[in-house]
Formats: sequence, C-alpha cells, structure tokens
Amino acid sequence: MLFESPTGRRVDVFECPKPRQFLNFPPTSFDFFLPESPATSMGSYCNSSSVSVAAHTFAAEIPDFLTEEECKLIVHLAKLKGLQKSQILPTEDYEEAMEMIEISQMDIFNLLDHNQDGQLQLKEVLTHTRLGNGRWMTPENIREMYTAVKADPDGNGVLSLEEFKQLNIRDFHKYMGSQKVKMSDLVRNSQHTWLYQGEGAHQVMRAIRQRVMRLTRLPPEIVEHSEPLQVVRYDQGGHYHAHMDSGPVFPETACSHTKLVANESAPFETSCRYVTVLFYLNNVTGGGETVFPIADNRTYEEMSLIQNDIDLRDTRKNCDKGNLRVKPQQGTAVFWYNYLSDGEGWVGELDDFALHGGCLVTQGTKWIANNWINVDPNRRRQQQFQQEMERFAGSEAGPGAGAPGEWTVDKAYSGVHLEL
Ligand SMILES: [Ca+2]
Ligand SMILES: [Ca+2]
Repeated sequence: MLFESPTGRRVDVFECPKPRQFLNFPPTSFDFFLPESPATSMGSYCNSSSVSVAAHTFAAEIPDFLTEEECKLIVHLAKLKGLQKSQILPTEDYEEAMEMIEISQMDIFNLLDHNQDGQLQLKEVLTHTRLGNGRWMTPENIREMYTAVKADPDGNGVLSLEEFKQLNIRDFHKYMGSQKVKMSDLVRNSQHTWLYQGEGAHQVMRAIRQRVMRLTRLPPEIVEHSEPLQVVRYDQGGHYHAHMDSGPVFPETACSHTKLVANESAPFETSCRYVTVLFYLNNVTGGGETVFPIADNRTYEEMSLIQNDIDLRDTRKNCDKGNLRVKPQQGTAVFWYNYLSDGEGWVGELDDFALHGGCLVTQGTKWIANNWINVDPNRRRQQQFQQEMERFAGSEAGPGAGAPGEWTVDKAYSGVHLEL
C-alpha cells in the first residue's frame, strides 16, 4: 500500500498485524497503515510482532505530510482569523466557585486517598489537578501551600486524616485565590483558532481533510463531520502539560459532538476524539517536542506518573524523562489513537498510554495544527449523529445554498471547544 505525500514522495505503507482492532464499519474493515521508514520510529510499531493487544501506544510519524506552502498557508489563515488564548488566567472568584461545590471534607479526603492508606501522599494531591483551578501544581507548590495554611504540622510531607480534619478548607481556598498566577503557571500556555475544512472551504483545507481520510482509512463521513482544524501557536515559554485529547467513557458522559442530536441530558460532557492527527507547521528553534511520557510502558498506574517529586506530566521540567519525544519538523504529521477497541469493532476504553503534551518552547515560536476525528463510543449515538448531519446537509444543499457544510458543522460543534 502506498501513501503519496503532496510533494509526490511515495512512502511505502503496509498492512499491520493489528495490535488492536479498530473501527469496523460495514462493509469494509478498516485496518490502519503505517509508512515504512526509519524516520517513522516512534512509539510501538505495528510492524513489531511483539506488540500486544492493549498495552501499547500506537503512534506514527509521517514526514512531508504537508508541503511547506501548505504549512505557511495554514499559519496565514490562522493569523487572518485571529488567535485566542488557549487558557485564561484563573478568575478572582475562585473562593466563591469552590464554595458552591457541596462536598464534605471527609469525602474530599477519601477521594484524594487513592491507595486508601489513610494518608494523603503528595502525588495523590497532585494528581487532582483541578485543585489548582487551572493552575498547574508542582510538588513545590503543594509544599508552599501546606506551609501557608499550616496543613502538615508534623512536617512529614503527608497529611493524615487527623491533620486533614484540622484543616480549614476555606484557608486553602483563600490561599489558592490569593496566588498570583502567570501564564507559564497554567496547564496550557498557547493561543489557538479553528479553521473550517468542510465543503466550500479553501482548497488546501479540503485537500488536507481528504489526505487525513486516506491516512486514517476511516469512513469519509466520519472524517467529514469531525471538528474543524485547530491551529495552535506557542511562543517562547509556551507549553502544554501532558493530557488526554479525549475524555473517559462513563455511562453518564455525553460526547460534545453528539449531545444535541442524541438529546440526552448527561451530567458530564467531553470531547470524543478517536484519532488525533497533529501537524507541525514550522521548524522550532528550541524545544517544543511532543512528548508521550508513558508510551510503550507495559502497565499503567496513574500514581506512577509522579515519583520522587518528578511529575512526568510536567512538560516544562520533565520532557527529557518521557518515553517518546517527537521533534517538530515542518510538514510532518503525527497520528495516534486515543481509544482502545471494545472488541466488537467499535471504540472502547480510553487508552491511557496516549497521554501526551507539548514541551516547553525554549527558543522561537512553534506552530502546529490538530485534526481530531470524532467518534462517539456509543455506536447508536454516533449513527444518529451521522444521519442528522446528512439530513441537514441534504436540506441545506439546494440551489444557491452556498456552503451548507459550514453551518452544519458549526452548529454541531458550537460549544465543543471546551478545553481539556
Ligand atoms: Ca494515600
Ligand atoms: Ca503530616
């Protein structure tokens, strides 16, 4: 199988021995393909016969996926559209917001005490990044906080239940609210915008969508009804700590893209991004690699991400300790799956090994773009969504209807762009 890049470079791709099963849309089964080249070394390969079914990350690096001109055009279009901060500084009303949450101190303790040993270890507190209200918490930050609110009187670095009970949660909230936070203290320090790729879009945007269809081998209607292209700019000092592109699959969770058509009032909403295709739009002078801290690990344990004060998710400090790093190179695409299979040809559980982040840009500016392919783990909801999208497109596509796709996609994805 050959995948032809826009520069005319033909890279050999071959059928993989299926480390996992992926979406199986009738009538064809969609195996995935990889370029065969030493330059594609990353993560576990499907050409390695030792790859087991679920314990590995699959990711592929494809050089020259975009031409230099295409990269420049995307950056140009993004600038014309205007970029916005990917994350804003925490609001002043932190205390107020926290007081709205009705949860007892005992419940908080139990929630945090992951290993249920009756003590809160530093990493147990750190893992709950939401405590930082958008601020990235480091071990040092936690220690400073303990000192400020006198949380750990015996100074052993862990909070016993007794110590926790003595703690006035309001003091903690007050302390958090009083902290001066810089952009570099946030989970994410970048700017982004969205570029439409549907019918009627710029020919280059259309061409890239078509290319992504060929690369992922997913049904065209799935790719066509996915999110617009996200273009991201990281200036010097920019980063994005390790995260998942997609949310976990719980029965009470709805996917943002299918929520409206499925007419469900689920309490939680998340982006459902089956595949990520990330494009590097420029060469970065210093830093800015994409890191997969635990790619290819044999096992996953949430708490093992933080050891001896080293938080592997921290892309400002610990990128060099990540298992897999991809250096930005203009035109290269990196492609991976965010979910495992459910064993029946559909999306299963979230793949924890797909955890990744953007390393600190030490010099220059980094431009990337993301194409996410949205699939609802609930097959029925995805099918309903597809049908609705087809119906909208059909009813709008009368004579002189202009670009029907834009309206449809915008409607379906309004509100999707929540930050993870
Ligand atoms: Ca514990
Ligand atoms: Ca203690």
